[in-house]
Amino acid sequence: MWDTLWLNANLATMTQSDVPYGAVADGAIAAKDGKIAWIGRAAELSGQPSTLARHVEDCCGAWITPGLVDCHTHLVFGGDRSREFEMRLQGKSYEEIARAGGGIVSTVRATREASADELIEQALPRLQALAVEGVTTVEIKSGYGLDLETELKQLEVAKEVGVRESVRVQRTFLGLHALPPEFRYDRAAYVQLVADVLIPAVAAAGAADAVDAFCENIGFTADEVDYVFAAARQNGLDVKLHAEQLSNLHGAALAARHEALSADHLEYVDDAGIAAMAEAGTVAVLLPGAFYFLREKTLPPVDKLRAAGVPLALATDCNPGTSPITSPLAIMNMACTLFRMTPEEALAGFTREGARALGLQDEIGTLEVGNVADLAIWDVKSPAELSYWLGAPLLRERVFAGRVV
Ligand code: DI6
Ligand code: FE
Repeated sequence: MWDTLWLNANLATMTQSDVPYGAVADGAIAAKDGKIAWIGRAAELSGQPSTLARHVEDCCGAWITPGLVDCHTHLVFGGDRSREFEMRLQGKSYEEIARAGGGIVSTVRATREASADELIEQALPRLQALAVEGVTTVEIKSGYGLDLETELKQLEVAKEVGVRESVRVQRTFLGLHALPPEFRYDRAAYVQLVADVLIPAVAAAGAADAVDAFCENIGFTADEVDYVFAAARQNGLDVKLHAEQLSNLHGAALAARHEALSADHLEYVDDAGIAAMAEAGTVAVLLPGAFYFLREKTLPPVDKLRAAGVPLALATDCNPGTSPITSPLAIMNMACTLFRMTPEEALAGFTREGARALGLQDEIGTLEVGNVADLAIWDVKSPAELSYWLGAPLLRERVFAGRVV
């Protein structure tokens, strides 16, 4: 006997098939012990619904998609940067503000000062905003502590908010995010600290699944990232990279060389970077929120990435500096309007490919028997509506591991 059976639904399974969205009309889906136990056309059910499951729910023709996966966020941080937003509107650039001691470093100050409880209080509404748009899995990066104590505090808070909100959290250690003020005159010492002390400590504490870095002129060089990625690998952690957002330091190729899960942003990636990613199976995580907020003019080469067969994921990049946004549906709209992706690609970016970007493609991101029963049930007549409306409350129900939440 199944735990729950959802009936009278249209299913966007998002499995790779010739049918758009992997769609199944007049479908049904059943969950048992948190997993998908059955999926298919309702007509193929083996008996009366009430004899098959303890709870039966009529979806009245709603669409069911996999729960959304937001595979790149910086959701846990202290304070906000609305003042810098005003400065940018007055003509200052992101780089100028960063070089003048603002930017990431100002959030580091606020995050160090905040207690874990304060960080939880600030992060929870942001996570709730993601959840009311169907998110069941989120990746959360550290990187606003830049010392062991604060990085671990951030990662602990990331775990706690996931438990409170019934969202699966994957955690990423982002030590190479910015140079902390106390190391301003000694870059090499900080890079050494990250590789030799922070990564082993984070790994030993089981506080992160992966290591990320900001490979950029205002961040860290490819050589510095290379060194830190080697340490990540030695400590059994996956790697991923902020690459080619503002300039081309050949980070995508570097990430591919380390068999990174993903390379993210990619506005300035070149053909060699794309080829390397395709070869390594590294996912491209596109972040139209940061593109939009920074009023970036250079588009990521979506056509070339697609032609090379690089999987395209999408994420909010929720952070206080360049992407203060908590709406995956708005990001899907931006991916279509700004990057000319299709609504189907946008939904795949927040489901199947988002899961792949976290290495979780065998557990979540598609509706298949055996996968975790993470579902988003939507009041829409076609899945393209998810990318079409901006600001509409489309979610009818969110299911986390078989449980309606
Ligand atoms: N790239 C980004 O878009 C964010 N971090 C990063 O490495 C920006 C983070 C911030 O400005 O606080
Ligand atoms: Fe980011």
